[in-house]
Amino acid sequence: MQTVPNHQVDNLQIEDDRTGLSVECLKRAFLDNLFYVQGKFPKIATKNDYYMALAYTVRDRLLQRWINTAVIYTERASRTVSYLSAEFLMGPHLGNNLVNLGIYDQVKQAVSELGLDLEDLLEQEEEPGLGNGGLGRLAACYLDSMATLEIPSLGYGIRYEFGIFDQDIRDGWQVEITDKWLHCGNPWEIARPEWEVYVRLGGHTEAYTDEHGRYRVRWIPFQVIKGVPHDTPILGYKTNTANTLRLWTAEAPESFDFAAFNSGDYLGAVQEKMVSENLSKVLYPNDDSSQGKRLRLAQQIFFVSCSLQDMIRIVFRQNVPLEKFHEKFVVQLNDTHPAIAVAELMRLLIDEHDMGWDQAWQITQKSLAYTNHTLLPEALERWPISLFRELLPRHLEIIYEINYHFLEEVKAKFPGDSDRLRRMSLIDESGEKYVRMAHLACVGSHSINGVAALHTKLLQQDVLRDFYQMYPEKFNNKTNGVTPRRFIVLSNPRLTNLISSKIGDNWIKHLEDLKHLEAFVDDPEFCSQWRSIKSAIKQDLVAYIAQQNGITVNPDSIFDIQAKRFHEYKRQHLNALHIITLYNRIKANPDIDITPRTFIFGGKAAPGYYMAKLIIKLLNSIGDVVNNDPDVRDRLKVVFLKDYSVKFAQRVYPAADLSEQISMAGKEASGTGNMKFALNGALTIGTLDGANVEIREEVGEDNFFIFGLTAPEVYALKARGYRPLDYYHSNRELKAVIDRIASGHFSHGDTKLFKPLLDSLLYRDEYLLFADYQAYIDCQDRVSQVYRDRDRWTRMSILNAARMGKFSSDRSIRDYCQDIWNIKPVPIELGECIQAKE
Ligand code: NTF
Repeated sequence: MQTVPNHQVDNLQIEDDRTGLSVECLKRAFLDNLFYVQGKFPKIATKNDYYMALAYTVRDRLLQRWINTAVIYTERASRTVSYLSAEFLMGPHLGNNLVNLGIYDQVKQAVSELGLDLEDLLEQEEEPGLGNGGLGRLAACYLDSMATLEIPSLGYGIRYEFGIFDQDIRDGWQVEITDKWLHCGNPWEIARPEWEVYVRLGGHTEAYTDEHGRYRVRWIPFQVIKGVPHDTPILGYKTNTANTLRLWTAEAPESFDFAAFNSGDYLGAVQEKMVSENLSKVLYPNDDSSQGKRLRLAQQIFFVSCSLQDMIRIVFRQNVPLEKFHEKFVVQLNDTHPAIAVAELMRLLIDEHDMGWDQAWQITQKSLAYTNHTLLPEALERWPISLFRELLPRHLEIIYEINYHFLEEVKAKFPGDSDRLRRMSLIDESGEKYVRMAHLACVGSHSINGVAALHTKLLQQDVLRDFYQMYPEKFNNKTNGVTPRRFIVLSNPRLTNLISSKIGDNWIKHLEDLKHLEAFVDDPEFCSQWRSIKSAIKQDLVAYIAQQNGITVNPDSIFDIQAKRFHEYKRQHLNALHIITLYNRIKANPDIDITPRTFIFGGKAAPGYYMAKLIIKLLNSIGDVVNNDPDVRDRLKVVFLKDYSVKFAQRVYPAADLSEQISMAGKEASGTGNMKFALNGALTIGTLDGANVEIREEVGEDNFFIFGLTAPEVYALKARGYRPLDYYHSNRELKAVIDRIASGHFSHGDTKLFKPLLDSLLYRDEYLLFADYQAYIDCQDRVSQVYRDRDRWTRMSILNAARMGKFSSDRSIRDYCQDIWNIKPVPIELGECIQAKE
């Protein structure tokens, strides 16, 4: 669609009710939006109406910055990062936008003068759960940091109608409920139907010769899907930059097939619409595993093709020649979910824009960069060739050709090494044939990065070893980070105020400045303030637990929290073994002196992951027994908080004393929860896995509870032949724990319920719980000892927070900009054409 120049509106002044930040102005705007957008007035307004009115009031203030940003990026044709991700786990927008606009307090006052409570309105927001866990949340933190650092960027993904399921707990089991996040409308997005694009699926290809006598391929699809972008502004912290998150919805190209309708086949006509809209219907709820489902591959090509076509549109609009695509855009692939971009960009350049193979390949490689997020073999995506041929016949041809050229390169570099060719091929031919998406991503990108130092090292030595030997220069590490805006300023205002009262508020944009807190670590006044804030926050969680779970919790106990997706490698069941160990000690000796603990769990399991769901059931069952056993005398409590989400996480991190990061070494790529806990002053008990290694380096070994086998020790033990039964027979406490579960003590006498879990531990124990058991218990005993020394614990807590500077996502993004993206900030002035009257 053409834009229409109109000089009469060039000097348009936006009314200050849409931009002003004073309390009076905010009040007026709020009532105005309640009336004119929600169509309500106070007498009949619901809480949701008030939330919506406030959201629109805030959105108006974003729009001014958003449009200014777009104008400047367009005028300057700024180099832009395209962050391609199947998941963006944004969390609630309202609070974050208030923080980033710097108007939290004004808005609080404005709504309170209207008789409303801001916290109440914030609670109303249904968060867009468009991600599973760490990978999607990382994408969201990176958008926040890119906007804050004034880096031109676009996040591209899918606007799932149903995000991650809501979790209920019934009789201790997880039950999944569909998430209707769009139910009450979404005030944060704007649909842009004028930028719709079409994506082809299925059918076949035909070769032909074009008018210049060149060999060309035409793709005749079976189906065409329309992608419609929905844009959400992403505001930086106290900057004028507002970047864009652009999510695609799938629609049928025509909402009606009139031919079918006229012939009386109404349902047939609607059929195509239904099939097309399925594409953006639901987020796959698997974390760290891939099932090779057709619809999932269709989702991947859908959002990747939409996004690349959109970038090409922008390139043309800004008068950049297509040959300079890679100068305008750098495209970061968030894991292999968007890796089909390698073949799709080639196809667009060659088939649709008449480019030759070699030039298209240069542009593709120079544009794309790949981040790997996992070491789990079952999470490495592979698609059966048959599925690929059926859905993406043209892409398969292109992949075969890329593979041909690539294997020639391998042969030239490693002559006579046929085994290497087999291992590195883009096609797995060991049995049924598959396309290996990680290999495609490695070959098609100029950069390959891991997400923590250890993870990158293990990629180089193990998972992607052949590719490291082939292209050592492509490999680099980018340790993950988290945004301090959401994960401390918004979620922990009390700690934020205390910190800022001592060191100013520069640390919010420069997290390394937290180190200035170290000067106060011996100041008794400061330490006591630090402690009383933690204790007040714990009180709040106590109230929440009482209301949600009906469990009374001792606020002076250690709040020992493990909150993350459920997976055997993350070892929530190792935590369970510790709880039962303490319980057994109490049962054997009811007067034993034990430091009181509250074990708190949160997290979802993939609906099809039986063992993870059984672990949830086990934790709830242990809770039922331990929480009600009079011998325990409230020294231990086990709480499972259902439906863990970003909103909920913000409540949980600030309340933790102890953060559980106990994955088997060599399995957790990075972890980011570990960072959020420590930033809020929790101490970590953890293995030398993922980013734990670097967190420990930063906070110092004295301030970190480390235990367990290292990654090389894990490999060595497995190579020697690991026999979990030996540990069971030789460790008295471990045996008692397992026997206690087996006896049906936590399952009303049912000895079968947990048998699958116990058998998997006794006879396989893939994640070495038994091997790490004793070290874990000893370490937990040390935790309990140290906690008794309140001054020492407080000191350690302060030092943890003070030394977390490295783990800001701002640092990660600066590293990406420097080493991979070659991109510089573009500051935004609030320009004249849409300057507001203040
Ligand atoms: C996750 N990967 C890893 O399991 C986490 O350790 C890491 O912190 C996050 O990515 C972010 O980098 C995945 O969810 C996936 F999908 F790649 F397996």
